[in-house]
Amino acid sequence: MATSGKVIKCMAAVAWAPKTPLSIEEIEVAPPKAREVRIKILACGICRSDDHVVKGLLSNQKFPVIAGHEAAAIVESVGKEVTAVKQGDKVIPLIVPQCGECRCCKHRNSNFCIKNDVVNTGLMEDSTSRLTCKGKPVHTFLGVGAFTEYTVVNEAAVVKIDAAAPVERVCLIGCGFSTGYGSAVQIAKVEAGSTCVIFGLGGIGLSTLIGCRVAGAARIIGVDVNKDKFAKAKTLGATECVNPRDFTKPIHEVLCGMTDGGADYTFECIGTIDTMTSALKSSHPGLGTCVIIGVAAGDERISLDPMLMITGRTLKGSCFGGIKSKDCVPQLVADYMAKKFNLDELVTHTLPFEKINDGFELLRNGKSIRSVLIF
Ligand code: CND
Ligand code: ZN
Ligand code: ZN
Repeated sequence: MATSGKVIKCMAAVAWAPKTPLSIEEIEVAPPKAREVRIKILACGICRSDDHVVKGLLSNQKFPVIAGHEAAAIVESVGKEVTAVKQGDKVIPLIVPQCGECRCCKHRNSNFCIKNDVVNTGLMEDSTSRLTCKGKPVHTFLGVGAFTEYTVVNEAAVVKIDAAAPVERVCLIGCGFSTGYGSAVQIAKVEAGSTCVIFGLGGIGLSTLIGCRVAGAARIIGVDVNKDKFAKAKTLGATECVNPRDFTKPIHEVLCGMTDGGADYTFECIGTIDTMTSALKSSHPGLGTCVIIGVAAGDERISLDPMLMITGRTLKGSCFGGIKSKDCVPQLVADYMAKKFNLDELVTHTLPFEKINDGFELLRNGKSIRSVLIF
């Protein structure tokens, strides 16, 4: 492409400081260095984690920053030594990379590649940024930073997908869908006939629900304080939905009462420590598994009675649904293309990139599941 090897000037949504609206600015995107890939973003969903970034809830996150991590893109150019993708490939950037060489990559049950940027340096491996705005380096989120027309990612953090895949749907496989679905089928390994409880019926919770349903759960109870989320949850397979605000007693007592002492699997898809504790308490002693998916504010800590664990509950955490990203993302795209699951129900709004702040308002007001930005 004509831009290869040159600095690209393009538009990006920059967060200059916490709790300020995103500012659409012209940025400069440097060419990729060795083992890096410059991509042109085509579509990007807005996930609650992006809202955590712009609100400054993640303690390590540095500003200015470009959030956005649920994207589909096309390769604009590649740096030296890149073999995994080439110019023109349709790709999904990976919030958890797969370098193939670290202990986690080599471990059959781990997806937490050591090259991840989950603790937010916001920089490339050489501790610099490829993105600048008004002369200042700009950080990225999760090694992606997709609220921009172009960005640069590590080769380990990008994978080729089917060129025919619709970007305005499969971008969700870059975070929300894979995170939720994988949490059910890969982390919890939900068994057929089981009872599942899902706290939070946003993009992550509904994707978890799809995973529980595919795994053959007999009962799936959705929990949300926003009853407007219940109709869609039921469409996707929830057998019951409950609103904690309809009860005076704690929600875990309500759920244990509904499930003969507790569920087989519970999933926290909200991100508050109270709901994390409730999710653990809602799992059955001796056999229940609770999976924490929601991201809490950086300074919050869970305090637990260890007896909850001694009495035989299992507490797990999920980053990107526990799936090995390079191995599984192209397969999930292929499964979507083969209609093994549907992503349409998760996308409630499609907006031009410039309307990004409207997309965040829809999320904050509980009006959207996923808004997908089109570039
Ligand atoms: P979204 O905001 O769309 O959904 C959260 C849902 O929870 C909403 O429907 C709320 O109404 C509901 N809710 C809020 N408070 C309560 C409460 N006290 N009790 C019951 N329901 C409540 O968010 P999302 O689905 O995009 O993301 C959910 C969380 O998952 C969020 O914390 C995000 O940061 C995190 C996440 C984790 C990972 C991972 O890899 N672990 C990846 N992406 C996002
Ligand atoms: Zn996300
Ligand atoms: Zn690795």
